Amino acid sequence: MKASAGILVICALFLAPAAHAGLIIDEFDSGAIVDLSTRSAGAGGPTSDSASCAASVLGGTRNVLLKYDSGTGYEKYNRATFDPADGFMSFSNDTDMDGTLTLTYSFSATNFAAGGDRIQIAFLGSDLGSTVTMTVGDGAGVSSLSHLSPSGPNDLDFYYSGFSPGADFHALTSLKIEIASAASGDYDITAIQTVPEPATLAVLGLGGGILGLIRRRRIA
Ligand SMILES: [Ca+2]
Ligand SMILES: [Ca+2]
Repeated sequence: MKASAGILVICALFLAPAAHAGLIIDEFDSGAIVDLSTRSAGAGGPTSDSASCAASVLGGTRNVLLKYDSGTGYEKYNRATFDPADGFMSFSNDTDMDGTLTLTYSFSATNFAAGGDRIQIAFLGSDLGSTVTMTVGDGAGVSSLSHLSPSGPNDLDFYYSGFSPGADFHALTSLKIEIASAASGDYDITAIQTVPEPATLAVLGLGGGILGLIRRRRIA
């Protein structure tokens, strides 16, 4: 029993990094501090704010566009903050303000080989949830996929098989992520990355094999 538990712990240790060992698209751990905000037209402020800076993406640049979708009253804001010291992107909508944040990654020199079977957005927290649309280009056209991100911490998976009409994920030329959140919505994202599901399954299979071997030895 103790040996089995030990093997399970060992498997868990292997599994933990394997599940997130994909290609990092953005960890929000590098680049300049970017602080964007928009306010409703009623307050006479800007309707959009944008910035561009180096990101922890392979040879790439992060372009950020923040727009308010609807808002009433004065001095109502939405705000997005990228601070490498925190290692995550923070977003906040004031009451009555709907906001959409668009992250666009461009791949310089070579096309981006995504690998794995999905791109995952890691939400550290979210109070009201959001609608997330991912759009990829492969030179031949663009494909997109939308998901509702629930409230609370969650890893939102965009499986390549779900994109319509479909794309060559081994040779992407562009990647765009649009996050639309409801009035008063707040969320934090820690990372955008690919997930190598086949490697994770291989580790699981290895763990099962070791357990089976121990059981067989005991029976003998
Ligand atoms: Ca991070
Ligand atoms: Ca809120």
